[in-house]
Amino acid sequence: MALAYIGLGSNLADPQAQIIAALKQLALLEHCLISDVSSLYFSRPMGPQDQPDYMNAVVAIETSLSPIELLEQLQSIENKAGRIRKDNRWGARILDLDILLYDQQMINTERLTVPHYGLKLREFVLLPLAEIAKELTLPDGDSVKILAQQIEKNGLKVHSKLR
Ligand code: J1D
Repeated sequence: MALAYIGLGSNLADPQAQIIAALKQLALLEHCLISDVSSLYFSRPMGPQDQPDYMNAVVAIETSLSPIELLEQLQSIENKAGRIRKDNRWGARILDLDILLYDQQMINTERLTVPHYGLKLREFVLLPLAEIAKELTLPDGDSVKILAQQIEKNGLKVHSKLR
C-alpha cells in the first residue's frame, strides 16, 4: 500500500458541500482507505481575484492504486461533480482533487507531476497538510511543518472540522 495525500478545493456551487460530497466519494473508492482528514479551511483565491473565496482540505489515503489509476479515479469524481475542463487554469472551479504526494515518489510525466507543482507555494495546501502530517518530509528533504510555518497565510483560516 502507498500513502498518498490529496488536496481538495472548491469555490463554486456551495464549496463546503462540494468538499463533503467529494470526501464521501473518496471513501467509496475501491483499493483506497482514507486514513486522515484535515479541517476545512477558508482561503482567498490564488490567481485572479475576481472569483469567489475557496474552501480547501487535505486527506491522506492508503491505496494500492498506481498514481495514474488514482488520478483517473480523482478526475472521475471531479467530472461527476460537474467540473468542466476548459481553459480556465487559474479560474473558479466546482471541485479540484490534486495528488499532492504519493509516498516519496517523484513523478514527471505529461499527465502527472508529483509532488504537486504548487505544494510549496500554496498556504491552502501546506497548512492542512501540516495539520495531518506534522512530521512529513518531502522527497527533497524539506519539512512540511517548517514550510507551513514560513508561508504567508493570506487570510487562511480553519472554517470547520471535517471529522
Ligand atoms: C491537470 O493537471 C490534469 O490534466 C492532470 O493531468 C494534471 N496534473 C499534473 N499533476 C497533477 C497532480 N499531481 N494532481 C492532479 N492533476 C495533475 C488538471 S489541473 C491540475 N490544478 C492543477 C490546480 C487546481 N487548483 C488551482 O488552480 N486558490 C485557493 N485559495 N484555493 C485553491 O484550491 N486552486 C487553484 C488556483 C486557481 C491556483 N487558486 C486557488 C486554488 O492546481 O491543471 O487542474
